[in-house]
Amino acid sequence: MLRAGFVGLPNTGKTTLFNAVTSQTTAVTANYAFSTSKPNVGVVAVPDERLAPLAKLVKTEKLVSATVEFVDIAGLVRGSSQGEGIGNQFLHAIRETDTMIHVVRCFENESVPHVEETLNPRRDIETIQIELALADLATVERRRERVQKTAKGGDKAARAELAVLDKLQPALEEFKPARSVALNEEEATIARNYFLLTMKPTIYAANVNEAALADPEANEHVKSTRAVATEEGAECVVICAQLEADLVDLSLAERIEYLESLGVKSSGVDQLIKSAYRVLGLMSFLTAGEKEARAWTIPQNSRAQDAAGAIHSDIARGFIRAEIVGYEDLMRAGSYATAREQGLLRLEGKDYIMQEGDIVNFRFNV
Ligand SMILES: Nc1nc2c(ncn2[C@@H]2O[C@H](COP(=O)(O)OP(=O)(O)O)[C@@H](O)[C@H]2O)c(=O)[nH]1
Ligand SMILES: [Mg+2]
Repeated sequence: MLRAGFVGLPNTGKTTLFNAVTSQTTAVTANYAFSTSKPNVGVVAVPDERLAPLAKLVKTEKLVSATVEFVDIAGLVRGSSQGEGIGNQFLHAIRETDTMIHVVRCFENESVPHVEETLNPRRDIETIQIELALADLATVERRRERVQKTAKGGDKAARAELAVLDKLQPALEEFKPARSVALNEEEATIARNYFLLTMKPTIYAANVNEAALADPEANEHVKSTRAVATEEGAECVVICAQLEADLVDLSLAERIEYLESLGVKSSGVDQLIKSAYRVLGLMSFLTAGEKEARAWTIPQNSRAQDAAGAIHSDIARGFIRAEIVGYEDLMRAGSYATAREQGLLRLEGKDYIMQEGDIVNFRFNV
């Protein structure tokens, strides 16, 4: 399951956002296992507007959304990597995520102190980036001490590793993220073993006041956050953590009305999830039957057999064929029977490349 962690300075809205997203019941009633939740880990349904119509068509009451895990990562302040604040407990939490959502304070609020007293997104982002880079630098230096000797002795693997460390270290010394270093495939494989924090793809979340939501691009703090994101080739999503928190107690209809009154189309959380999917190269496929209509998450360009494995390893192992119909085709046909009559159902083999919105019935034999 995709796991995204909120990072950022204190008082930027991470916990507000975390509480809001983990208690929002999304448009689709989802059935998901909360059992794995820890206090700072929450499971959230991925919004998918196709599930409800699909469930209706196949006459099932049960909808199961794909899920994402959000983690509220506390404790990053200036000096964290050297043990300031609550020390470097954050390291472990970030290592376990697939992507970081860097929450940047773009809201004025007299009653909520800013750690540096004034709002300055670019400086705030840099503060966090420096701590992450310093933590990675320590990792890289430790590794160098270990391989240097073996490399001198002519060991091939150690020399290859040293070459990678030679590329990473200068970047980190300039507080540049490891992900900005150009590495070939072989080098990237070596670098992955270090589990560097700054290797994680990052999405910036500009946290604004409600008033700024109608025209966020006019907000100077959003502008500077977006500028940093653009320089890095990263995505930037505008959210209002306070608004997300207010939405929790509303029904779906009330929520839509409230968002419209603020001139907003969709909640920031939905946009964050979609952004994480894009950044991590993920997509969804669907299954539908009497039992349930369900969305599954797979990497883009997955083969049909690997998609089967997302459901169960037995289905991948005993894969025979995938019976596939596109979502739009099935909806237009109105039923499976009609879709079949019209020749819209295709039989695909194990190497078929999955397409967004494929509705699949795997035939397998174990
Ligand atoms: N006005 C405003 N206040 C916010 C917003 N998000 C968070 N806050 C307030 O900022 C304070 C710190 O928020 P919190 O979520 O605890 O920040 P964290 O330290 O990053 O986890 C709380 O008092 C929140 O109510 C927002 O979007 N607008
Ligand atoms: Mg917090």
